[in-house]
Amino acid sequence: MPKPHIIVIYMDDLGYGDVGAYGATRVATPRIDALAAEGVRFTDGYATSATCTPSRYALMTGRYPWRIDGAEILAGDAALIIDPAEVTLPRMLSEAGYRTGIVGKWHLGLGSGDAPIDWNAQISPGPGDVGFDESFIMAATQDRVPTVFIRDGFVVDADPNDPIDVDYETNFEGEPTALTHPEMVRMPWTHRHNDSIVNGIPRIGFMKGGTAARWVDEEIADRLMDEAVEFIQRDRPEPFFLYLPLHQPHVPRTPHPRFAGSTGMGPRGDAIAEADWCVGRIVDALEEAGLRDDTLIIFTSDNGPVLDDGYQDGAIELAGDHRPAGPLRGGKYSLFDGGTRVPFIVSWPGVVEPQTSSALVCQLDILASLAALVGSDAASVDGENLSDALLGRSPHGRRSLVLEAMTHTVFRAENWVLIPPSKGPEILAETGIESGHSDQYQLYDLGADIAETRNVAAEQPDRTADLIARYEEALR
Ligand code: NG6
Ligand code: CA
Repeated sequence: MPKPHIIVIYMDDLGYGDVGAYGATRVATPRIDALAAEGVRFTDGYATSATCTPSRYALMTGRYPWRIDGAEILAGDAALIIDPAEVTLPRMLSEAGYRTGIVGKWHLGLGSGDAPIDWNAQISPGPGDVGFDESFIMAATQDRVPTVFIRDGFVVDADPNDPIDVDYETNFEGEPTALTHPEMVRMPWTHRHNDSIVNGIPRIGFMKGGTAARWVDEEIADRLMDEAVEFIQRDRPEPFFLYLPLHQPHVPRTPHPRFAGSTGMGPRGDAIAEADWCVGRIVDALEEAGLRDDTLIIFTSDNGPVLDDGYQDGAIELAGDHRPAGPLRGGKYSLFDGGTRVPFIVSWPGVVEPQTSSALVCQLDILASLAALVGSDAASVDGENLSDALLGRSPHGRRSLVLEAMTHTVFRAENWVLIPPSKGPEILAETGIESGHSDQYQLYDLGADIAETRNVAAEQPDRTADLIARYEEALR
């Protein structure tokens, strides 16, 4: 089999119920649905974690994020958490002859951590040191400074006469914040996002300078797509790997005006519509280049959904009967399945037979699975080679999986999920999401009770004990 081009489209906070192929009706996602209809639509596909940085770490390294210190939501000026000596997905593919590129949200840290990042010079280490030949990234998320794009280690449109300074603790003298200048804010914050104001949107962290380099929020999608399409359509002899971590529907949700109002669900719904357009633009670009049948696309999301994640944008008020996590309990940050079970689609026309699969698969397994596909012997610490399941040739996935939310872990085995006791509020104050914290073991039968409504741990002590033993073994 010739090596396919590979594109991983990685959404940010897109929930299990947020796309048509997984049951959404109020937002139309025809282009994502088409990928699902012509590929494998996984019902039991997981991110490793209920937040962004740890899930991304696992996708890149094939290693459980809770094995290392620091795989937690990172500030925009945090140091790189991937060891440049580690096996990574892009390095494995690069060594197998691929041209590798990332366009989109990084959020795995930049720089060595020995000194604060100088945003006005080359920023290193970063994507280029973990296997990407080319990179066009935002450092963290749209809600964090610096609000600039970085190409191959250099801030795009940097101006030496207007240097960029970033600080996550102290503001720069005279710079407006949402607290000192609320009249400058066009998207009010609900929690935390009250530091520097960029484009009328208050962010996390303080930033000064770099006026010409600052992105226009409503144009991020178009900009990323232009970069991605250029990468795809460039003439080159070797196959390519494009990692495309998109920014929707993470806060602040700023869809281009051409999507505004398209769903009646406000910016969150409209951002999903915009994301669907992005997927369409990628597929169209492949078709125009005559590459569609030679390209394996994996579409998934880094964690479950959240409505109010820090801004007042109508997400709660306008959701109506839309259920962003579908039938699942909880959402982003949660130990319940809504935190980590996400849309997961694999499409490769002519090779992958259209089907729905209930194989248990995780983004952790993508490295080992693609390694097998391209003939690499790179080892993955925690990932399994599930290439047959991913390509729809086998109904069998993992037997078990450790999932993580805010550093607490959960054990999924067959259709059972064991949530060990952990301390914390039952409802997360900021987001209103059910955390899954309890002082008791929880055991749910996802086969019969996908919504995790009935804790059967007390009724099934033997099974609970058996799963605790397997869980403890898996943590080793
Ligand atoms: C949280 C932020 C949230 C979001 C999240 C990162 C607060 C109170 N909340 O800490 O707004 O930025 O981090 O999301 O600060 S993620 O998808 O990148 O993990
Ligand atoms: Ca996320």
